[in-house]
Amino acid sequence: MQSYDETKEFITTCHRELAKDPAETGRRLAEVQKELEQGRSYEPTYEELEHGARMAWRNSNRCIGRLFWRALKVFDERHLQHADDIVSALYRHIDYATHGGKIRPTITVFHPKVRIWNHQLIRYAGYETADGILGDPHSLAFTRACMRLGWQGRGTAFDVLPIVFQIDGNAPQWFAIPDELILEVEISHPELAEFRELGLKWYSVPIISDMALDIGGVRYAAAPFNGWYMETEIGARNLTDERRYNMLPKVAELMGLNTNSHTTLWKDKALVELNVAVLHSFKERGVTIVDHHTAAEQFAHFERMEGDAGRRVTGDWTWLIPPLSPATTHIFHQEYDNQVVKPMYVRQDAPFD
Ligand code: HEM
Ligand code: NRG
Repeated sequence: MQSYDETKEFITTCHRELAKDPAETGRRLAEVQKELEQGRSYEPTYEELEHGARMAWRNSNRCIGRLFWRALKVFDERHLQHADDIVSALYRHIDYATHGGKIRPTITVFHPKVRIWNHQLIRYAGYETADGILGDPHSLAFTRACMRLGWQGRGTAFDVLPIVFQIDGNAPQWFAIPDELILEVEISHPELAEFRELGLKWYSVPIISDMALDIGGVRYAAAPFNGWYMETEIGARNLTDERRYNMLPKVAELMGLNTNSHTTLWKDKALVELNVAVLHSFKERGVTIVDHHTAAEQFAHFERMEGDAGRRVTGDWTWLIPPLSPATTHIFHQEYDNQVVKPMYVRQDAPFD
């Protein structure tokens, strides 16, 4: 049986934050306790789910974007049983969240027995070829899983993977995402015209789909959520890591930098211009993105607001500092308590190998 204590604590806090009449909360607790005693599991109301998903964002220790936690849009799709309805809800999530570039933080919650295999709903494939890896090395295992299921990519460095999910442990099914739902941004630089020739692009909306939403003791394994990108995620990691797209040598070459010695700081120079290009390209295309300095200021605002509300801000310093010029942000110079607070988003083991 699910622990009543955990459920009770969530409902109590949630209702208090929503300024509910204590008599109503008392009735709700009695009702839920009875359900648990009868061996059924706690089923949040829409209001509890909505506020719980927002609290879980607020409690995301690794997230610098938490200032906007109250603005999360919550789609409740827990009643869906059939694959085609689930696919439609996923397409609707992508479309609603993308919003022509004016990105809206969104989560869609499915029945606890639904499990999405993708790390993010939109992600590029990675292939092992005779001449090395093509595409995103981060996607190698999932791409293999998709191909075993019968999916085939076009074989470019930026093939969007299909959506794969399973219901109640049954065989997984895959669905290609219609092109018109996917907004991508080609990367160009405001001064360096040669940048375009690298042929780089990235998708607009990061929709994490492999974390579970843990709320009052229930665990929703499929609850894809998104905000918008901070430029360093793309410019300082996805396109830069040696184990990802590894673009610094090519950027340095087009900038004419001397790459023979570390002391020229060619990597740092190339890194900054790649991040400038990402910000410039998203802005020019009208797609929401935040730079790491603004994001850090917004996070400072979040810390003050939480203090005012009488809550302690927990955080994972190693993830909160941006990977570009971390010491220029206040986060670098502070300590954070990485204590786990629920409701929360939790990582889960991949369902494929
Ligand atoms: C992590 C920014 C919205 C939950 C992160 C990271 C960044 C970030 C930069 C670190 C990612 C990394 O290093 O790979 C933002 C921005 C948002 C936003 C700019 C804009 C609104 C959200 C939303 C949620 C959320 C809407 C949930 C409802 C999380 C979680 C992590 C995270 C759970 C940790 C992921 C993991 O463990 O892999 N966020 N975020 N964020 N964010 Fe946010
Ligand atoms: N670094 C990953 C995305 C992780 C989550 N980041 C966000 N989340 N911005 C990447 O694809 O680069 N969000 O919900 O907005």
